[in-house]
Amino acid sequence: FLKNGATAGVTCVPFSGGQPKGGVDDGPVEMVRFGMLDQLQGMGYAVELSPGMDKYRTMKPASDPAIGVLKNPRYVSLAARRVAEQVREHCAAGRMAVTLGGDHSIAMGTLVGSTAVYGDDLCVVWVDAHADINTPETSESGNLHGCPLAYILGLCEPAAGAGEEEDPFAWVPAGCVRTDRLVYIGLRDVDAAEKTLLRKHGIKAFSMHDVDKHGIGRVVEMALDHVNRDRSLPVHVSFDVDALDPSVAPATGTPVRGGLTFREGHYICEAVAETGCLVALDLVEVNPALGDPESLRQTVAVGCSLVRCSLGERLL
Ligand code: 4U7
Ligand code: MN
Ligand code: MN
Ligand code: MN
Repeated sequence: FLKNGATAGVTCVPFSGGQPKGGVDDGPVEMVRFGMLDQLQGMGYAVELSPGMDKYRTMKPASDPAIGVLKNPRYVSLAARRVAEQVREHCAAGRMAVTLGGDHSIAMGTLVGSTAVYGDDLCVVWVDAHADINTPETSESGNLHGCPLAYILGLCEPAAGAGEEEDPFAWVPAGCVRTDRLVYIGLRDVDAAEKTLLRKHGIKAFSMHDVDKHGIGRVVEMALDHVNRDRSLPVHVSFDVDALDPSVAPATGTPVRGGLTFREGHYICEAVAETGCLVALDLVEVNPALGDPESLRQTVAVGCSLVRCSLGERLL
């Protein structure tokens, strides 16, 4: 699928509007400062960086009152819409689209961008402690980083006759990802209403219980078999660092104990890389403001390392 797979199209998204904690907007810059782009070049990739990353900060609307429970809805919508365009451009040019977040609400943009090019063939591997599938009706927190998949899969009731003002997400093509082309790995903190949605739509999920039971090797194989049995379809991995255990990635806004080990996280990336099907990768929820300098260094380092493995870095 990659006409030009030797180029990484990197989009840095310094955005925190999908959740209440400041600092996650500094995730991309810290990963770049740690050497992310040089590391990709060192692996032989040409790096094409999306322009104007500061715009994600300055595009914040002066006034953005909640719509129902949803917080910062216009800002999240504007940012995600811009991400969608930048990711779409990278995919259309045949580049490997790498998006550095920022909170996970930006995945609404990355998935609209990748599916605009690859259509509903696109398979999504969502690596996370959380299911991020709350609708405006089920979300208790109102934080949009817990909602991107509900919009993408088309599970949100469109407000009847709503335009942009009542529904800032009307631009998201509902159902651009098929429910049978999504698979989760790492879940362990899923809201009751989210469990109902997963069951209702028959969405495949491998929780930490499954990782314990089968081992990560078998889990990744079963996950890929579910969405992409022939390993012939393009794959988008959306990796929330909170999928990792907080001992491995402490600097993140919603840590949950009992997560993936350092190796389990890397194994997922390596195994997807081996299929040759990866077309897009999100690495999100690194928050350098949380914890001591060592927690920050460790989390930024693991973020960079997951990106390198996803893009084919070999141990041997
Ligand atoms: B993340 C939560 F209630 N489900 O909706 C919510 F537990 O992108 C958490 O995975 C969402 O970090 C976490 O607020 C979003 C909560
Ligand atoms: Mn999460
Ligand atoms: Mn998430
Ligand atoms: Mn989180």
